[in-house]
Amino acid sequence: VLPSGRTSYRHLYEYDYEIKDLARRNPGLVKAFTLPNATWEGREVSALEIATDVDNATDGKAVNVLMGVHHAREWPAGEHAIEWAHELVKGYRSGGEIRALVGKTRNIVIPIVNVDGFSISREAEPKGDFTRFDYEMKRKNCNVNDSPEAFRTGVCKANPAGRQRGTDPNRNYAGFWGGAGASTAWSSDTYRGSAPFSEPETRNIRALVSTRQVTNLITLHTYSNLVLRVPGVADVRPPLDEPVYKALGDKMASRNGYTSQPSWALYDTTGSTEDWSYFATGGYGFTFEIGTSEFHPPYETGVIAEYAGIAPAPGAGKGGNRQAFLDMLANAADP
Ligand code: 0X9
Ligand code: ZN
Repeated sequence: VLPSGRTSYRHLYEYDYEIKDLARRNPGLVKAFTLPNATWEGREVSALEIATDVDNATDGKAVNVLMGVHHAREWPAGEHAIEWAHELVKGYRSGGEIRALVGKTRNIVIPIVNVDGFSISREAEPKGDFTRFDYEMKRKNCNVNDSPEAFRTGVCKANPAGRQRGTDPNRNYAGFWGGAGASTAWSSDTYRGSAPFSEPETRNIRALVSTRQVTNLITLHTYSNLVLRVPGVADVRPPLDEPVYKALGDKMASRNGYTSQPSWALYDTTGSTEDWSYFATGGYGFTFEIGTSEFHPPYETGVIAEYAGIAPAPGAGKGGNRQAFLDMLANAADP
């Protein structure tokens, strides 16, 4: 049912291969590229751009961005993003609505933003012991520099501090950085980092958003079946275009069956992706929290059902995330 036909969670090397392969098989339509900053462990972050005459980036079109896996254990986020890339390519080739929408926009997909963390989580040894849980449930990146000296050496995975080390990429953006809902403790799962944009992962997204006309952005997470918009903290006023922003969120939520609400209504956060991107650029940004109760549930429910809108997903019969992403694309096509 997925555009790629996939039935199991991808590994990091499969994402990298597939991104290059999509570009190789679709010259002029799909371009593969890497973001400017390699990660703490030296990995490149792979991305795709999909547009008519993709290499001519000076055609004045709005850019629609879909990205996944700021948080390592949130595997469905990467799957939904890469399936969207397949969706656009297939839809473009077969004509009709998607071809028209792709023709009016530029589409950037970054399935795995936090490649170091994802690699640790995805490759955790299937032994069922504490260590496996520890690694498989890693959330943050692999910045070891802010932890105590004893924990600063060795690769991220091998080090005795396990998943405790690292910065939360979704607390490291400049959006209200230093405010509520982020920790100053290196070992916390919501550690904000030493400064705004101290991490290569967030600098990558900053570079993209501040050099391209990103009018529309969705960052994918798991779980709770939510469509979240700014502001992330209760003490920040809603934006002046809140009615329009809310209407777009509500429309997408009517497709995936999620709850549409400002992020602060979930809990306070600062340093999140769209709290920076929206207030810095004015482009609409949303966080989707995919799934009901697990960070990476079985593929059938966590990915296939939620993407395509099949029971038991809350968007069953309403189009699912596929249709919600299409609504975002339609908004970008007609800014
Ligand atoms: O806490 C988070 O970063 C997100 N939830 S998760 O379980 N995926 O970690 C929610 C962030 C919501 N806040 C904003 N988007 N501002
Ligand atoms: Zn998350």
